[in-house]
Amino acid sequence: MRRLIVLCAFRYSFVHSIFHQQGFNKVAVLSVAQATQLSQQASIPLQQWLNNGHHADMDWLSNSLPLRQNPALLMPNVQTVVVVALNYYQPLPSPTPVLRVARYAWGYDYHKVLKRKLKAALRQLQTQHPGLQGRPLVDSAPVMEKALAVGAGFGWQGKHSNIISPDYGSWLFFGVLLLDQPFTPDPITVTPDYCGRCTRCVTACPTQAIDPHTRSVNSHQCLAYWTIENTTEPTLPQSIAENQQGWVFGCDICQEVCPWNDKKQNETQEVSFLNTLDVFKNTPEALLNMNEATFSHTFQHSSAKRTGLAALQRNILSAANN
Ligand code: B12
Ligand code: SF4
Ligand code: SF4
Repeated sequence: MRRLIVLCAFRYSFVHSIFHQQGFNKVAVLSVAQATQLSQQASIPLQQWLNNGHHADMDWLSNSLPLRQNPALLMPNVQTVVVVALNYYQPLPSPTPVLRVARYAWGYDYHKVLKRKLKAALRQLQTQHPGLQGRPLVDSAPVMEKALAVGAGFGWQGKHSNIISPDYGSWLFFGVLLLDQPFTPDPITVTPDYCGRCTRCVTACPTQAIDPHTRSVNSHQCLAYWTIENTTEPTLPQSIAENQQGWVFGCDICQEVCPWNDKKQNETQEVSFLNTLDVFKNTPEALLNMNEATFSHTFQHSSAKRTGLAALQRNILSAANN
């Protein structure tokens, strides 16, 4: 019995240590049963949000609901769901850039960065567990990343709907690695809700997108939706444009006003997130005059590439005119 406990404890810390070695700030190992339970609980408010049409034209969210409820459908014989978080905080550079771009997009595309790290962790696990198969996911498949992160004990869901950890604030990306072998799971942990009576994010949101009661965001009213996800409308709606406050890609207002992001933050140790990509250091004029070929080349490592040149130019023009 004693030997079994020692072995379990070793396995527990060994799996966690592999992910920490890749630079992840938080790691939790969940069984597929735990992950399914968390996903099914979260699918009830998600269904309500979809019924209200708060996903705007992001039909991929409604089309994938059955998969979101059941991580077991995403890979044959999945037994373990590893949830990870990576801090991306860095202070605003001085002088403040002309174009207002959300922090998450200052460096290399986080989807690629997290996936590369998850793949490296998988390769390391495979050296100890022959035959182990895994699937890394970073927004690339329908997974309830926020619900899993809450169940993993990483933090609580703030009124602005992002997950806040007491030590990193909300400047965290989440990713998931599905594994087809069982590993000793961590217990599901609940972080207390430290929002209290605060409503700073709700008041600061210039477009009243946040519903503090359901802790959700109506995408139709969110600058992040309009400037990142919506690529079809030739102009931004008037109610959005007149409240754009200079944001041309994403929006950090609700996170910047949050007291949990207000204190001295741990800066990211991930160099590829640092503001070295320079894509948004182009002047607005240069971006407005850029052609597709130059855009593809300049933005090849940026998460803004998916939004495309036309939508980015629309956002810049709209910000300049409002
Ligand atoms: C679609 C999407 C968006 C949409 C919709 C955002 C939204 N809040 O729903 C848009 C384009 C607007 C968006 C914007 C942003 N996004 Co986004 N987005 C996603 C995505 C792909 C799905 C989110 C989702 O399912 N939304 C549907 C709603 C209903 O789900 P939810 O907010 O989780 O809702 C839950 C709560 O409502 C909860 N609930 C219901 N009632 C109650 C009551 C209480 C008391 C509680 C506690 C909870 C609760 O249950 C619901 C189901 O889980 C996730 C990645 C993923 N796969 O999860 C990234 C993700 C949420 N986005 C992320 C980021 C970084 C952003 C931006 C900050 C980017 C930016 N700076 O511009 C903004 C933030 C805007 C905001 N305030 O939310 C990160 C958030 C990290 C974090 N710390 O939480 C994620 C997790 C991506 C990642 N892999 O790291 N995003
Ligand atoms: S990202 Fe901006 S527009 Fe969207 S909810 Fe937060 S403050 Fe409001
Ligand atoms: S600003 Fe206040 S209400 Fe909003 S998420 Fe942060 S602590 Fe919670």
